[in-house]
Amino acid sequence: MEHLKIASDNYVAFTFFIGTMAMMAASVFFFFELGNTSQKWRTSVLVSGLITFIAAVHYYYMRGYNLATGDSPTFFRYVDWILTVPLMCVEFYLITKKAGAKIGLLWKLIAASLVMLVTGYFGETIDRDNSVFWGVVSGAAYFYIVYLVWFGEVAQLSQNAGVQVAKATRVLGWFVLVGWAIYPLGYILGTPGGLFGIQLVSDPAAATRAMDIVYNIADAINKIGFGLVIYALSRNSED
Ligand SMILES: *C/C=C(C)/C=C/C=C(C)/C=C/C1=C(C)CCCC1(C)C
Repeated sequence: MEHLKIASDNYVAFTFFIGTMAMMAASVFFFFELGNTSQKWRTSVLVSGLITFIAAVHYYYMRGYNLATGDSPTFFRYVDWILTVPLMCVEFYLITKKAGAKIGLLWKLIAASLVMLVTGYFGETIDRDNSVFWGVVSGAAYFYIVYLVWFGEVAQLSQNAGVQVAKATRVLGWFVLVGWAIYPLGYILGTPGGLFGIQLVSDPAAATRAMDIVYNIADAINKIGFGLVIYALSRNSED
């Protein structure tokens, strides 16, 4: 079998490699810490581990695919997101459940994230000519999630769930507002519509590479960071 080497200037393959390692390490950490996590927070920390574990498996695949073909693994990128972003919605539901969160809130968050991701996928693949249109629809669903977390039900419930949950929800809110905003930046770099017609990277191959690097960085920040906030909450909360 041929051994595929990552060239020292191949930042796409390199960030896929580092992403795989980071997601694996984070998963081992969350799973092993389950043993010293109180009953009340065990499911939340387990979900943190599931998010990074699902990403680790996808990154392992995407790393090999990208190295072997030089192409962007768009389909498996979105399979990963379709599984992990709803699990992040589950985290919001779990930590506000004690304050009375209803299952309807979870469905609202999941529905919005599915609209956000499916429309993004259309813009990146089957209808690239209208990438700006799909990006705007996806962005609207994204802002709805931001609204729920910062001002809507999630924010309101977290106020009644104790100081620590309120604090953690605020930090997770920053992840959604700033960390998740990195993804549309990657989309703007990598799709033909650019930023409402303005092309930031003109060479299509370079644009795709830029997009993958931005997505890889965003995933590491958001999946591992998000999980660590939940982990910290499980340690800080007195009850
Ligand atoms: C672990 C994966 C995460 C947290 C993925 C999040 C993805 C997004 C927030 C993607 C958002 C997009 C837009 C807001 C507009 C352009 C299309 C997307 C799908 C890149």
